[in-house]
Amino acid sequence: MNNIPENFVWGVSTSSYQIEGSVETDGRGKTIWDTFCENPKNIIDQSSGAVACDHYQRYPEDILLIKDLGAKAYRFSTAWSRVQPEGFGKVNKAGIDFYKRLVDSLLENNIEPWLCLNHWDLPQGLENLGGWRSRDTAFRFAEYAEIIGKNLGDLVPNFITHNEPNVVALLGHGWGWHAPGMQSADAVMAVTHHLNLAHGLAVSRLRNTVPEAKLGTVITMQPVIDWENDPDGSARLDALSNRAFTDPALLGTYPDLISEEISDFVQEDDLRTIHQPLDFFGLNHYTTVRARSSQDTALGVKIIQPPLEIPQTVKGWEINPEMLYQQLLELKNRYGNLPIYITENGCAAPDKLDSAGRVSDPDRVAYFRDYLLAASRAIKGGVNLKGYFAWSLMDNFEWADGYTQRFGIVYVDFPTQKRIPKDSFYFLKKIFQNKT
Ligand code: IFM
Repeated sequence: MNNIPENFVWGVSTSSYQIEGSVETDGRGKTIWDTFCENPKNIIDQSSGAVACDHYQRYPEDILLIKDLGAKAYRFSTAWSRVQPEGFGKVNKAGIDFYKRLVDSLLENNIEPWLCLNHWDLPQGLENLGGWRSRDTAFRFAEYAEIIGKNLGDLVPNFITHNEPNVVALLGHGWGWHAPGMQSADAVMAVTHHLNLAHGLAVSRLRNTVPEAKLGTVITMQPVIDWENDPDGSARLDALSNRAFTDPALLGTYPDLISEEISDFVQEDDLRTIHQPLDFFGLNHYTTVRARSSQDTALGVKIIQPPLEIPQTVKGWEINPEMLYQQLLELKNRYGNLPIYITENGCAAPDKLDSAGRVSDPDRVAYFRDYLLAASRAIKGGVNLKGYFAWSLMDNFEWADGYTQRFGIVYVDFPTQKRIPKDSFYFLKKIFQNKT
């Protein structure tokens, strides 16, 4: 791989609800995803994260896999409801102790922890009080950030506030595919602003609590292609999904297209609170999307599937590495040359364990190769790209798709919980260990 600088951070990513399981262990409180999975209509295979990869019990084995891969870094999320079962008030020592054990074990294996505070599993206790639709939740999030900072800040060098808050807003509150399953444009605006506010408040708390730590946020950005000559639909989706979180965090403004709609929720000085200096920006990137204006949805716009002749993954996501290159250059040009880490990139594939006990995943290997080549071209083009985290370490609970979509570089045989590295694991291992 050309152009990759010496100290480039190679890593893998996961998230709490998708892998941990043990949802009733050691005082963990219920989350909106536990509740959402109780309705059989919400998850394609009627499953849940109740067991998932049983990582809560098996984390030592999983850390050895990360070590064997040669990854320097591991991005994981803490489950807020393990730390504060209700999302406010009482702190649960057993939950914090779990993350201490995890982080200690990473450090013993020379793997740098990247801790994300919010990967979607909001405590149900807070949802009962209005969830992210309530401004108060932003202040509760800052308290939680401080608790994590105080307890883990001496061990963790990198903190991320949110993972993909745009997905929480749009899929959770606009289209209703994710927890808490709402379909309301008003809710999307409230949630967008309160997640942004929570980010800003948490950054300033963490700056005081862990002054040495590097702080950032993670947004998923999928460029919108105007495929149907519907520039209004494309611009709206772009504003809601790609700009409504990056612009406030990195420029201190909302995109013009939504500034009036969101203004009901924005109080004086909020944008100043949100626009905090950051040490890095985390980009999650998988695909490119096509929008269609539609009055059937609360948001007035929906995402449409790419036509069949377009290369796409089994999940129906277009494969278009050129758009990663374009996205990285656009970030550089629009937001200044802030250090960028690709905090997620990867694909679902129809993986099968063969009779020899091997999992061959040539589509995923090709995907990683082509996206990494695009990233390396962007570095050559002057983008300040400092690292790359593959999604995901292992197959896991893929939200509304349950266990029907596998994104891991390690195959998980869920009935036995056996982990089997796929060919893509060995492909990345060579790159991570600088052997290609
Ligand atoms: O599994 C998810 C992850 O939780 C957030 N980013 C996209 C991944 C694949 O859908």
